[in-house]
Amino acid sequence: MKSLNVGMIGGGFMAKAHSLAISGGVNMFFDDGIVLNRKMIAEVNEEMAKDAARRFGYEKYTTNWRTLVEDPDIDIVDIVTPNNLHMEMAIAAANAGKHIICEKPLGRNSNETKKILAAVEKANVKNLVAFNYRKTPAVALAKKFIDEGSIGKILNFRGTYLQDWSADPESPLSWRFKKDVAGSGALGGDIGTHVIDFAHFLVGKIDEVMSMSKTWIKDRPIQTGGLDTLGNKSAENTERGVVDVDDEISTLLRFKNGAVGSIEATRNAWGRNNFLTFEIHGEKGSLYFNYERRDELQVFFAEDGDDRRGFKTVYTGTPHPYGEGLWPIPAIGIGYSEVKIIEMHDFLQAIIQDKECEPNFNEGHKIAQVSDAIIESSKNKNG
Ligand code: NAI
Ligand code: SOE
Repeated sequence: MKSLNVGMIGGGFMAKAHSLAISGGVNMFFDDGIVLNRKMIAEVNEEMAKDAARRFGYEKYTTNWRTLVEDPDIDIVDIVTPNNLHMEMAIAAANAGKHIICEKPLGRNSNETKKILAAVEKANVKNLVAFNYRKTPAVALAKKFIDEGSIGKILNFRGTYLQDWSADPESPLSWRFKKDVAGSGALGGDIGTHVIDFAHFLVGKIDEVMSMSKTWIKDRPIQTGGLDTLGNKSAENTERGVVDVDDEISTLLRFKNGAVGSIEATRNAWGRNNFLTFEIHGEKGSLYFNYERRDELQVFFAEDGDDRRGFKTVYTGTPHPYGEGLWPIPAIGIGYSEVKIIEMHDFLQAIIQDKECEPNFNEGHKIAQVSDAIIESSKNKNG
């Protein structure tokens, strides 16, 4: 049994999600033949570092991420810090010869992602960017149907990512609203990148965009340090700071293969939580997915007889992608943790089989290029 030591950088929301997979979830579901040791966690806030090490089960902690990256015992560096830190950390980890998982977006823009990509290519280390939603079995099933030709040539992709945690003007000014930390707002710096990943994964390369953005709430109560509270308010927050990123972005798309489509992303859509969807129309059928109903893929095949045409629901289970490792009964329900476990499983498989990770930093860079183009296209159209 091979054994690899993991170093986690960051101790917040994503540290918990990644640590759950590393702590054994991946072995329980997939048994890849690799034991992952939670060796060290680096978190800039000492109290949080100590707490994260205890709760997430790391042998030791540091407040200096360079100590972790330079430790010869560490085999895998897992980067789960805000976006502005990804470049420096990923390049240092690559230079130290570590395999790397980095949260999305890979960098704040494609200038950064280009440098990160060059570093991992030079170091020849495994690299995965955490666009985890494509690992949802129903999304992988959609990809299988498309590749098999079940819906024919793709005509249209319509993707959305709608949330409401920042719809309230009193929702705090976390790092996600600061351009110097996040890079950009709802689209490029955050949720829209997941939809670009769906578009690239399922349809192909995006070639042209025409976009508009809007900043609805121009200032918010300043959040003082700590994790992004994702909308949870604190009574003490009275001083306000400027929001310098978009709240909402919409874009039309043209794909290299001729398909067309659109993406909408906002964190100000009251009533929507993790409303990450795609609908794809092909010459022979259609597919629809909504992450809030992640065990389901809606399918329509035009070849079905006239008297039985209509969308039907496939509940993912053992016959479907990743089904061999997951729960034996369709619709018993997978959650966010299982999606992260699948992501870790794919990463370990790339190490074992010495193959490219999917999606790798090259794909993370291409997504950043599309984000940049969307932001450029929406300039002077942020009304
Ligand atoms: P968070 O705010 O919950 O946690 C970030 C942590 O990084 C904080 O504990 C902070 O103190 C720590 N940190 C800041 N500077 C540091 C430094 N120099 N050294 C060590 N630690 C440092 O943020 P969250 O939600 O965990 O986001 C982290 C990354 O994950 C972001 O890039 C975000 O876009 C991505 N993300 C991805 C998700 C997905 O579904 N793939 C979901 C949520 C976040
Ligand atoms: C907040 O919008 C957030 O945590 C994003 O940063 C993640 O990428 C998304 O998957 C969940 O919501």
